[in-house]
Amino acid sequence: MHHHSHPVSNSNVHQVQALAETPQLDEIETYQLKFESPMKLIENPPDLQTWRERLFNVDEPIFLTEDEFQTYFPHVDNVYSHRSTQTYKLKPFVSHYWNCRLKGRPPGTAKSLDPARKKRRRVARERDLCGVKIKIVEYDRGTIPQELEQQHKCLGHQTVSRDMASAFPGLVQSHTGIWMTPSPVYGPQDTSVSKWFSIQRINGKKENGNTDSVPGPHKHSIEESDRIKKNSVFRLLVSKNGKSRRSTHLTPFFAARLLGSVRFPILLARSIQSYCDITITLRTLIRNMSDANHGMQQKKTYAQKATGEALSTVQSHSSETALKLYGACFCPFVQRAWIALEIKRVPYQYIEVDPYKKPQSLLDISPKGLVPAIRHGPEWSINDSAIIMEYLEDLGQGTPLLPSTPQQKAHSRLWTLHVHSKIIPAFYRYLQEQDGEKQIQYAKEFKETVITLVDAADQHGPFFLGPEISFVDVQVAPWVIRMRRVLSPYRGWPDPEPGTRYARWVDAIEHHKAVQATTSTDDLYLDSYERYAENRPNTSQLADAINTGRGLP
Ligand SMILES: N[C@@H](CCC(=O)N[C@@H](CS)C(=O)NCC(=O)O)C(=O)O
Repeated sequence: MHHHSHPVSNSNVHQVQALAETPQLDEIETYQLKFESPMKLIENPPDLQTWRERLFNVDEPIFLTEDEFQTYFPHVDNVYSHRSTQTYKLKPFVSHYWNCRLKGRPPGTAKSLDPARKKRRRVARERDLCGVKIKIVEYDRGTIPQELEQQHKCLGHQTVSRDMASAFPGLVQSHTGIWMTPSPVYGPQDTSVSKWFSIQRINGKKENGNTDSVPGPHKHSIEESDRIKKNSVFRLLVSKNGKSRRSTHLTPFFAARLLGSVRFPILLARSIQSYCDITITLRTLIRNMSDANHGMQQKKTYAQKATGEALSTVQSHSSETALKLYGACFCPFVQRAWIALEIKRVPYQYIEVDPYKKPQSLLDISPKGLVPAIRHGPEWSINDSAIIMEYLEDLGQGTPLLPSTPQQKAHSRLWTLHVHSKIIPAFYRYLQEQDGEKQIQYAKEFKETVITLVDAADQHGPFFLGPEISFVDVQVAPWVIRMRRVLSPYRGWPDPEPGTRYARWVDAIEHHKAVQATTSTDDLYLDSYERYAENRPNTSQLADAINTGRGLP
């Protein structure tokens, strides 16, 4: 794994105390005050994902050193909310009880301020209560949990390492009596040694004392918890990056309310617009947080050979024909022309070229060395995807993609212009933007351009003009399929809300045979677009045009 920092290094350790001085963070719970050890807020400690999952699942009791607890618990504190802390006169530890935050609103707590909503909202939330409760035991410094001590004795009183918990995986099997006695090795006065923490799930256990409590893990994923509330380290990142108060404060609140009704689409109807914006905001923030993990990875570059279904199509169109498509497997402009050729079922030859190396064969037919370009017959050639699509239409072979009347044609051309001048520039602005706050803004702008198109589409669809795919769909299809394959992993772009007209349109495009026949496997797009997502210099003429605010090449 790629480590930016080690938990024991102090370079990017931020004590919670410093946090409290940041005005943006008044919303952060004061849970840290409940622990005697100050929490560390380390952005990217080693094996973060594994630790988060472990601390989320708590399938078996977990023993942590103080350092581990301080480092990793702030990364999952959003999952739980503090219920109570118990201290004992005679026992050298403190017990902290936390409930899963998705437990729902306990009876008697403050309700929504909106009287029109509270009744329905309560119904929605109560169906899906998550009953997970955990107990965190914080042992006094210099003492050791009994279970660890037993292991230690078995090993003949050898010095216990800070990583004892991981050194003795057998420990975590037992569910009994993990309270401790003062260690014979570490006297209670010895403050140089690590303090221990144990975490266990107690719902459904006797000691929970709650008869209605059932055992078992969370009823939801960790992602769902992350959507409802962000953890403290994440919040620190947000405040450090100077994100606005609005986006960090309001969204978790609204998202929690709205997500409560995700399974009840009727309730949601009014809020689709704001739900979408909130999802974008949260997903962008969460996405950017895990971006830290990518820093050390090897840089990926564009693919030079199609994969998956697109590769089969390339192979079945490799023999010489009069009509030749010069393309690049990752290129959405190429895919437009390619989809059109597949729908029309006209004979063509696909020739893969590298538009960044620009072989003479490409420059001969495309002066700027852009793909796609076509040759038709020994003499004639043209480039530009939109012009190629018009040309294929004018050939009058195979299925037409433009409708038949002049008025319908004009309508299709108007929305083709929208794809070209609005959707595509917004797509790249969003993908290339590095600033988190601007990404949220550009995500919303991109969404608006797409929704405008969907609003102009035939009411029933599923395609733009009705049951069959047509010109406008083909013009935009390559970017539609790159929403899930590129915008989602790099920018947290949300999947369509199921059941919406927009979702049905995306689905119809994703499942169209000609789209699928020209689409490579997901990894090809993920790798090929890393350059755009990182906005690397010299990525392409298109990327430069976006960065400098010029029109598309
Ligand atoms: N307006 C052109 C744009 C095509 C385009 O930008 N293609 C990219 C690949 S996706 C390219 O050839 N880039 C080469 C370069 O930037 O030098 C079209 O619609 O065909």
